[in-house]
Amino acid sequence: MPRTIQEIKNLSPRFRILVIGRRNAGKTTILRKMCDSDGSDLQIVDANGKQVDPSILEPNRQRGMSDIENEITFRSNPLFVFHDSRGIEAGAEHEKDSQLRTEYLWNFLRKRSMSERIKDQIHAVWFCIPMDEQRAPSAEFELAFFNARESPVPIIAVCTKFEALLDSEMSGEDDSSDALRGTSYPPDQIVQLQNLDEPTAGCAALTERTYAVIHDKTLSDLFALAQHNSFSVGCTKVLQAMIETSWKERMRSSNNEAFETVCKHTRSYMPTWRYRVSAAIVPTSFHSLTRPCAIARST
Ligand SMILES: Nc1nc2c(ncn2[C@@H]2O[C@H](COP(=O)(O)OP(=O)(O)OP(=O)(O)O)[C@@H](O)[C@H]2O)c(=O)[nH]1
Ligand SMILES: [Mg+2]
Repeated sequence: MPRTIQEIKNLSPRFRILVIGRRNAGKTTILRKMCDSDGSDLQIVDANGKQVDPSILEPNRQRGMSDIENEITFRSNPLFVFHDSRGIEAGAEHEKDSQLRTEYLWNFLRKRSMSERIKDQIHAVWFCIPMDEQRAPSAEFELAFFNARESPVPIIAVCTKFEALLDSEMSGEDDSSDALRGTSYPPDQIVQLQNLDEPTAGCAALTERTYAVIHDKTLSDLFALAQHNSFSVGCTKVLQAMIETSWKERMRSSNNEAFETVCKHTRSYMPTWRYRVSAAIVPTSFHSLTRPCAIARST
């Protein structure tokens, strides 16, 4: 039998992601998009659970004030918790000791992956590499990181601001992915995101690539619950859940019961879906079927 939502949350109430990337790479933008946040509901606590002033993440603040142990959350989506490498990579571009800084990231990952409780572990890493200003990936930071050692958790390389590459003279040529794949321990996935500074742009591709490399069942379910932007991940999970709960037998026994099963799983895995799909392309009957979804998000 599949675990219930509550059992999953008891094991790990939040999906924990380490986001790495140099200054201005687009890290915070991705976190906000993932959590449907305008940034006003940002909360940061330190390793002791003490509130930290969220303004430390503002672009003009000194990176040294930020700590990778700080937990970053958005009230709009409490199922995600983030750690930001900000501050650690500050010198990596300019200082000769960039290996030391890369080492610091690895130490954090290793320490967390040895945590006994699944809820304390890092569950995935998003390594953001900006494609503007012909800056990345650099041998000193990004490539050095992927040449250093094998990661204990899935790593997704996120090529941000990808439109800069498409607009450039070398349009269409993405040497960066080849460079990343040529490292000693290449990322598990590479995804390209563009125009995320625009309000309507989304990052469903990042959700889908991340989901693809989470093999642990609990974490996979938790990630699917936490994500709100991929219709395909939501649908996959609903179908999986229906198969696991003897869908065929329920179909035979009663149509009502079958619909209840669909509604239950849709509420869990696709809580915001109705806001995102144009009413014009969704039959009215399906809207009424999924109506309870609108209130499911707070559970
Ligand atoms: N053109 C473009 N701009 C982007 C994109 N993603 C983010 N930006 C912009 O890039 C700037 C930096 O984005 P942030 O998300 O603050 O970057 P960051 O990595 O968190 O930066 P620090 O916290 O200062 O290290 C902001 O002005 C964003 O609006 C993108 O896909 N395309
Ligand atoms: Mg930031």
